[in-house]
Amino acid sequence: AHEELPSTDLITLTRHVLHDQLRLGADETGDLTLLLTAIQVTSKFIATNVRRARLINLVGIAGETNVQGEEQKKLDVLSNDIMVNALRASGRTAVLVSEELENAIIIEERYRGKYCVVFDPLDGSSNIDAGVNIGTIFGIYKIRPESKGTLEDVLRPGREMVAAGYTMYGSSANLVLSTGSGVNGYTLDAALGEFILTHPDIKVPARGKIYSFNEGNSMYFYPPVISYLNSIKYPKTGTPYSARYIGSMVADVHRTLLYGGIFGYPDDKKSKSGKLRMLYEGFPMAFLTEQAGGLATTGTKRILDLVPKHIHERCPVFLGSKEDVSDVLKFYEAHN
Ligand code: AHM
Ligand code: MG
Repeated sequence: AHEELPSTDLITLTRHVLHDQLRLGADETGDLTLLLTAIQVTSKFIATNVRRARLINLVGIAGETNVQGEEQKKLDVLSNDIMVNALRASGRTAVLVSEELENAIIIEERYRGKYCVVFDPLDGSSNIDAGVNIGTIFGIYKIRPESKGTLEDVLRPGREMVAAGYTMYGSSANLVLSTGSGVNGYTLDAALGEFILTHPDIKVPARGKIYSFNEGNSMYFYPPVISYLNSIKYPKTGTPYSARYIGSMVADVHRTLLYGGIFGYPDDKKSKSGKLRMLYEGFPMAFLTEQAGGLATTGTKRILDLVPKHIHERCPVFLGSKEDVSDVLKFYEAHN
């Protein structure tokens, strides 16, 4: 057996996005590509720190001090800071919304650009200390014509996003991105420090065999959800679905996009609007799912048509394979 030669034609994320933008005649200024470069850098930084977290004391509670007497930052605080700094310094943003910050950041004039980035810098925090997959989720809006960048530029339906994606920090770092013409997945080549196209044109299978819900909430679930779950666990014909639930949205959605099936975090008797945040969790994941040919709904409404009233609003989420999500919708209709 001879050794495989290295590829001499690497498709990096930047190359791929540039090519896409040229093909579509979009982003003549290259601003979106530059913004995505800044996001890539933050993902590489976070990936490195996630990997070293245990060794450099990043695990645990923010507010502790290390031997030098410096304040230790928790991984999610650190990830937030790196993103805010890099996005501001890119000169391409006008408004930033982070799960970690109560208020939106309006970028000062000297750094102001025309994009708004909404993000959860490190989602799945309950998994951090156990070394389980976690991720960064982001969505990008362009400010409205004539706007200098206000809250109104992000309190808009998810369908108006120009791009959305996530980076999953797992056995490798995977960045999955859509700029509105399909979904592509890139894997970080740590030696090169580049995200390389490894999953071109991701399409979610029309039907899957996996469901992903926190069934520990079953006693609070509403009847349509209970009936739906029963229908896949006790099917009249065929075999029941398999359960997979990591409790990291990025990892659960990533698997759903690749293998098909359904991910759900419904509203229930305890959590009146569900748990997940509309702007920087629901919208980006719904955007990617639809771009991959799947569906994303609250049970009664298309997620991307919702309009957030405030930046940290929550919404119910069911997303994944078209046929599986359609089944959920049927149960909601039947219970009305
Ligand atoms: P977080 O932003 O506090 O990390 O919470 C979001 C996470 C998602 O990644 C995941 O889908 C969900 O919470 C899991 O919630 P639960 O532990 O209630 O199942
Ligand atoms: Mg979160």
